[in-house]
Amino acid sequence: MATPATTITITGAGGQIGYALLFRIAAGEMLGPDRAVRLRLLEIPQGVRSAEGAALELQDCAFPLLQSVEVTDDPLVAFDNAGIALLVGARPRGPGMERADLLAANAGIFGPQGAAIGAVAADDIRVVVVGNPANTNALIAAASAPDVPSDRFTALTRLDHNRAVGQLTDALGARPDEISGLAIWGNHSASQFPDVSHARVRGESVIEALASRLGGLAAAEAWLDEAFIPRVARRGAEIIEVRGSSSVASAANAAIEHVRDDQAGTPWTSAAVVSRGEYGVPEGLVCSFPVSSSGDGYRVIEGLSLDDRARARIDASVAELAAERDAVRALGVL
Ligand code: NAX
Repeated sequence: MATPATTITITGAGGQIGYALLFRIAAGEMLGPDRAVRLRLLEIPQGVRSAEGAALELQDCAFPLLQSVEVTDDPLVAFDNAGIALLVGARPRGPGMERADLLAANAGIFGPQGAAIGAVAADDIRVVVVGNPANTNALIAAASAPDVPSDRFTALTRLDHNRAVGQLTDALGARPDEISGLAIWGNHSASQFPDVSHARVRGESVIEALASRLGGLAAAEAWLDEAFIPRVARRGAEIIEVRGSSSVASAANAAIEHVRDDQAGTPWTSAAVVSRGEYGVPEGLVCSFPVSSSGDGYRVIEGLSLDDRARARIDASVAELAAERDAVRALGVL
């Protein structure tokens, strides 16, 4: 008997990333060619027409795996029996908006959506938050669904991970699939730490490979500190500057890979998950770590050594996450 269709809810489906996501999901690129899907597109009233337009185009693709598409502005309808939720829609920072205003505006979105997930989603719901500030939005959503195990809530740092791989392929003359063991730690923000200390290229340590290409260990470390880390951490701003608009297709691609690897399993990638205190990250923060999955959710890869420089960078990004959590608490949200 065929597996029953999986209900997938996409919020902000009428926006740019939504448009880049829907067709790939419906084509089977996220869950595989043997899993039928039902799509639920959640928008605010102003975004409903755009989502309805995407739904018309989905129909025109006649995807064999796509069983239904429903557009709604009601979270209780959107998340009803959902097995997977991609929370993409968020409130962007407007002119003159302080960080506290941004957090408050997003708490007003991710709190109710988390509550709706807790009330009506399938028992095995898995959630990935894409909308920024993604880590803290995931924290708010998880806190608003106390009956859903918090390890079901994750935030996207796979785009940062893929960006870091992309930079290394250039520097090392390697293909993406020849690089492994890279990690993004901390917040999906400029404070993140893209870490190559455990990374390997064609079986060799990435740091040693960089040292032999760049003329020594000191040159490799200087390149990592002055070129690689800032470029990965600020890549979103670079894309806006060059393209005149934020990352869309690469973000959608990363979200698809995040869900695919969570479900199909992977020995190593990066994702923001609820900390259980791993590597001294305060319990409850949604922090990016190196993770693996056996097909039943991401788990932090433990036992990696961290030198003082790595520790300091991780601590700085984790301090930013703790400050975001405290700001949200001060609003009375958590
Ligand atoms: P768009 O502005 O094109 O689309 C956002 C959509 O969300 C709009 O259609 C809007 O109507 C809808 N929306 C707003 N509030 C909603 C709500 N309460 N319920 C349902 N829908 C709602 O933005 P887009 O380029 O698609 O980016 C979406 C989010 O992704 C932004 O927050 C952006 O900052 C974030 N990103 C996150 C990345 C990551 O790696 N975690 C990278 C890419 C991107 O910057």
